[in-house]
Amino acid sequence: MLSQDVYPTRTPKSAAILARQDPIVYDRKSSEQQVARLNATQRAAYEQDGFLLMPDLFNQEEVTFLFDAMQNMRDEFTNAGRKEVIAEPGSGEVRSIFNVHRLNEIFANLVRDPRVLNVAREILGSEVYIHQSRINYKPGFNGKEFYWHSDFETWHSEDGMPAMRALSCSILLTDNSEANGPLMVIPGSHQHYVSCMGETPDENYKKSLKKQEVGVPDEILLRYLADMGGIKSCTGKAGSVIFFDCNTMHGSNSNISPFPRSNVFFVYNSIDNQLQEPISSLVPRPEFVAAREGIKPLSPEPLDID
Ligand code: 6CS
Ligand code: FE
Repeated sequence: MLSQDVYPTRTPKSAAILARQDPIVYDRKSSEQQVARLNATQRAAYEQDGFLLMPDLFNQEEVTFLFDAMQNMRDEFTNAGRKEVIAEPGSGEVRSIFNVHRLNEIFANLVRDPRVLNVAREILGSEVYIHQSRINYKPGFNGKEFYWHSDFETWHSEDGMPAMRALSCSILLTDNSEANGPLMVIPGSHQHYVSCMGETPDENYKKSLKKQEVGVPDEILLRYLADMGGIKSCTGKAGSVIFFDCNTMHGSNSNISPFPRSNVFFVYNSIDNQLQEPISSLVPRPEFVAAREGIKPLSPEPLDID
C-alpha cells in the first residue's frame, strides 16, 4: 500500500468525507481501439450519477436460461460444504454464492458477453478482469438487507485495490420491484469518499458478507449525501442491467415479499488497477472473494445459449 494513502479508512480517528481523486469515466490510450456501447447521454449520466440502468439488455430466452443456471447452482451447492456459499443470517437460506464466473461455465461466458464487458472496458478505459463475482439470491420472505456502503471502501482497505477504477455490473435475473428490496443508490455519492471509523477484525469477511458492521458509513455523512443526491431505487424487469461505480453509496432493503430478488453481480476491475497488499497488514481475503491469481484481460465472446 502507498505510504501516503489518499483514501484512508478503518482508523480510530473520526469518520470523514474526502474528495474523489480518480476519474469516473476513463479515457482510452489513443493507440488503442475502443468499441463504444454507450451513447453520449448514457456516458454523461454514468459520470454524473455514478450508475446507469439499462433496461432489457438480455431477452426473455436468455433470462430463462440464466435463471435456470442460477437455480441449478443453488441446488448443487446447498449443503455441499462449499466456502463460496454465504447463508442468510437467521433462516440459513442461501444469501450469496461467490466466484460464479470461475465455478460455472455459463457465468464464465456471461462475463465476456460484449453487452456488459464492453461497457466496462469503455468506462474503465482499459482491458478489464473480474475482481469478484456473485449471485445474490435475496429469497422471498427472509432475504435480509445489504446496509449502505461503498464497495471501494472495502476493496481498498481489505483487498488493497489501489484506485477507483472498477465497477459493478448487476444483471437482474428476476424482476426487481419496489416490493422485493431493489438496489438503492445515492446519485452523485461516487464523487465523495466516506472514510469509516473502526478497525477491521481478522477474517472480517465471514461476518461482513452476511451483515456488514465494519466499514459502515457514519449516519451524518449518509444523510449529507442523501440530502444532496436523493435516493434512487433501481427497479426493472429481469434482463435489465445496472452498472455502478465502485464508490457509489448503495444498499438494499430486506425482502419480505413472496418474490425473490435474484441478481448476478460481476465486478470488473481495470487490468491497471490490480490488487496490492491490504492496509494495516491485514491477511488478504481469499481468492473466491477477491481475485489475485492468474489475472488476464477478458476478451468479448457472445453468450451461447444452445
Ligand atoms: O465485501 C465485499 O467485497 C462486498 N460486500 C459487502 C457486504 N460490502 C462491500 C462489498 O460490496
Ligand atoms: Fe456492494
